[in-house]
Amino acid sequence: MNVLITGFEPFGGMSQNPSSALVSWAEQEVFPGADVKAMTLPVTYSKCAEPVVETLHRWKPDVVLLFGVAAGRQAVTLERIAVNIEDAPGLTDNDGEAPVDRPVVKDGPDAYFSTLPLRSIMENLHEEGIPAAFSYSAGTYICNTTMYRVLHEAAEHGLPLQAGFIHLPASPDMFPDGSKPTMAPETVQKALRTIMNTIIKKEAAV
Ligand code: PCA
Repeated sequence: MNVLITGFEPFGGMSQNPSSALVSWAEQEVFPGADVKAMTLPVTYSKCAEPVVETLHRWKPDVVLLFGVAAGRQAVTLERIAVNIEDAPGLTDNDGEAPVDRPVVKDGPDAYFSTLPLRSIMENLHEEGIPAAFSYSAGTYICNTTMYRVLHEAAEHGLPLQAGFIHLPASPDMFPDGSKPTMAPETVQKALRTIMNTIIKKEAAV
């Protein structure tokens, strides 16, 4: 099974992003039953989804796991839905862009649901003692745009793909004063292993 794992560069004045740290870790790891490609994406509306879309057609992954950070959240949050809107007036992307009320894809569907087995993933994360929850909003910034674009590409081309977005809490280094909840990198890594095992086992059972 081919699995593409992505994270994001830092943005919005942050010096790091736990999702790109996870990508660097995943690049060094072996995941039995999966061929893994991992990449860090730019935090720009115009380029965030391009490397993934290109890889969908070139490498033909069976699974795409998109990761980003949502500072303030205290659990691994499994995004259920991506919406067709870009609207973050107070937060520029890394190109200085800050759209208002702009569709991700002109005349595209209002929304797409994640196609990952989120219920099983959440149950298995809980069994491992990892804080995890569903989220019904991936926001209206770059993470939502990336999730929407990937699911739209899969739908438009009929790609048999399981794809979705997972937001991570901030890492402890980002808020040493404890002003926001954080999750240790080891826990985030264990979460990725659990997510991979859930998907690989499900595939083997089919
Ligand atoms: N989080 C942002 C963009 C990149 C990231 O890691 C978001 O939630 O949109």
